[in-house]
Amino acid sequence: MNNGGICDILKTIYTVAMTSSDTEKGRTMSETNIIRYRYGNPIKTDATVIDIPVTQGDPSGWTVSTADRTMTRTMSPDTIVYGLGETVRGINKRGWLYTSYNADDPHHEEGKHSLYASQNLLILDDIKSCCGLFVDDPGRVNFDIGYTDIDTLTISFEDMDADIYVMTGKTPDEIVTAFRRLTGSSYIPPKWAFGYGQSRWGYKSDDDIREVARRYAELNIPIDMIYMDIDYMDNYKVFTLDPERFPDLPGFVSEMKSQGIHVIPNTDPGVKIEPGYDIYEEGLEKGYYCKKKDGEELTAAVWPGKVHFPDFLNSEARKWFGDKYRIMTDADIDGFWNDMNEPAIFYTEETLSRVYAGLDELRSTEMDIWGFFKFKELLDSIDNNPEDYRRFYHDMDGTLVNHNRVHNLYSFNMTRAAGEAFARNNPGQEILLFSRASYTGAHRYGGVWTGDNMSWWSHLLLNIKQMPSLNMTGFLYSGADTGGFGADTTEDLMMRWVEFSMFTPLFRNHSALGTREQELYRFKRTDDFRHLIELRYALIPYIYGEFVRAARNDGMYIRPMAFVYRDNERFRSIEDQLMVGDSIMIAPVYEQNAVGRYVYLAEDMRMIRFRSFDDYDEEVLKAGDHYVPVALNEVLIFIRPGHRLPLAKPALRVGDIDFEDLTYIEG
Ligand code: MIG
Repeated sequence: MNNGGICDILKTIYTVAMTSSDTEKGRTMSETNIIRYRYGNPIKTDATVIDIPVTQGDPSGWTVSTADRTMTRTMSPDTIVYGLGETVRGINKRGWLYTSYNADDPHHEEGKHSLYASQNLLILDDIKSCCGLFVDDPGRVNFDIGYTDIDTLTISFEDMDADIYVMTGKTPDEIVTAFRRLTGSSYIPPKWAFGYGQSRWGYKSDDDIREVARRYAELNIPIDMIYMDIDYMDNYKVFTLDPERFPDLPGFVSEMKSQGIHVIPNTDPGVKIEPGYDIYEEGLEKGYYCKKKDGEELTAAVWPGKVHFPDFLNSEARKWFGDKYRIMTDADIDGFWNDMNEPAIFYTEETLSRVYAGLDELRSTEMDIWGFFKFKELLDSIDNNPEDYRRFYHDMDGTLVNHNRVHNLYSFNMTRAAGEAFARNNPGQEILLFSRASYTGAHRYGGVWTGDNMSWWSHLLLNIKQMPSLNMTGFLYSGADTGGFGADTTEDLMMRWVEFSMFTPLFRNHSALGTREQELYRFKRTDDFRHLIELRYALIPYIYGEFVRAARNDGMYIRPMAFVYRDNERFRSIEDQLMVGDSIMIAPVYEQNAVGRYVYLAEDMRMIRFRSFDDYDEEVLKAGDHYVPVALNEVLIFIRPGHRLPLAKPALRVGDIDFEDLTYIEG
């Protein structure tokens, strides 16, 4: 055991005064301690919103070696390590090596170390006390959480230029709130963004989108959003539209709005190099693109072909790109998803030359087994190559910085470009915004989706485990591609996934080009799907209310059970039951052909087995273990004693839900 807790406050403490707005819950958060340490010469990331003076020395309990660029501490066997936001594996991050380096990698497998997002927050929960650690370093950072040595936590840096913030508190909730006070409150999207959304990479024209709306209407399935993926653009040029496939954007947007549907376009950062394309020329003339050492613009290839990357880390370039969203908002578009902003690189000429040279060399000799592996390795090294990320620079308002050092800031500043522009150009208007890649700070401007998952049962479980971690790091408006993006989904997977996603703030069905079509009307049991989506809409007053409360109180909307039942041993290792808001627990089914599941309760709870908003049975279950049958079309909600669940009458659009006309199920 650690004597007396993980982070004894031995040093001079900077106390951030806090008053709890959450008096209703009686959370005793009167003050939180945040201490800042500094190593090297950190980049100003703008991840934080309050300025805390630097404390000399090293964080208590940690051994810091600037020569090795590491910080290390031991973990007692019962310490849980939470955090890191959207990444692989469980809610408890112990037992693996995680790397913060945003990556466009559609293989979200257990053996990976990074996904699209980097949130360098750890929460060490030692029951009696908790300690949070935020590593503000936007370059590559490794978190070895009991991987090399099962009892040791080691953070290692590529360049040890980092601000380290240590937060102490009695509970993980207190650390989460302190972290949010440090980094700013979470983005709140418009209410309609809590509706259901349909997307697919492959909708090519306004008619394709009309057809989706029509088929949902035909089945009376509620829907508020239909997404436009990259095919709407003219040759993938950002902020353009294909004139034949989308001849009249404002007309189309208003036609869809008259049906109560928002169309949400995809936005990519790379600007196509094409003389005559005004955005390209403007950016070039003003010098707003990322440059190589020799001062020439970096050229990379992504969907549009050869592009330059806007330098979002430069405030003028950020403003310039942000203002371009007006092209869309002037057409009354009020929602965006920012994609490819790790930034993803398919190839550069430099990398291609290296690969060709390697291939030529191989061609000149007779292929043997080792040559064959070399050959494959060369081909695999083309996209998202680390050398390409070292090739270019940012002009951070006068300071030239190599991209690799600030890699994880790129998407943050693309999201910020949009968010700041909306505040400037569309004051008072609520605009939906979410991104694929992220870093701490972006949560103030938008949400995230978890990228290119697969239509796999294991990815439904991964989604369940990612949600509380994302919430800890402030990304409250988040969700996964429901039904799975890559690979072919099945009707039962879609149904089980809908039964989980109906609780996530971002609820979007999205899939990849070439995979099985998975709009809900493609399946057989459309009545069941309608009932489930109606149940989501009936729950929106609860979901939206709890979300906004979490955002305003710098708390969480989806929490691990152990955050709530602090003195319960069992919940310290249960990761497939979650608290949604303060009043309900969910226990999703995530295994194919399962007809039920085990559920553990720490107190007596009322279990509602919903088939639809007005067709359910209920039963009070005693504290303890239960096997609960859950048919394919059923959803379980457990209400905490003393709490109640409001239900609205569902409507086809969020805007038509009567938030006043509620019925309540008592816990
Ligand atoms: O290289 O726009 O994650 O949601 O459908 C793929 C096409 C680019 C990746 C996104 C995905 C989107 C796809 N995009």
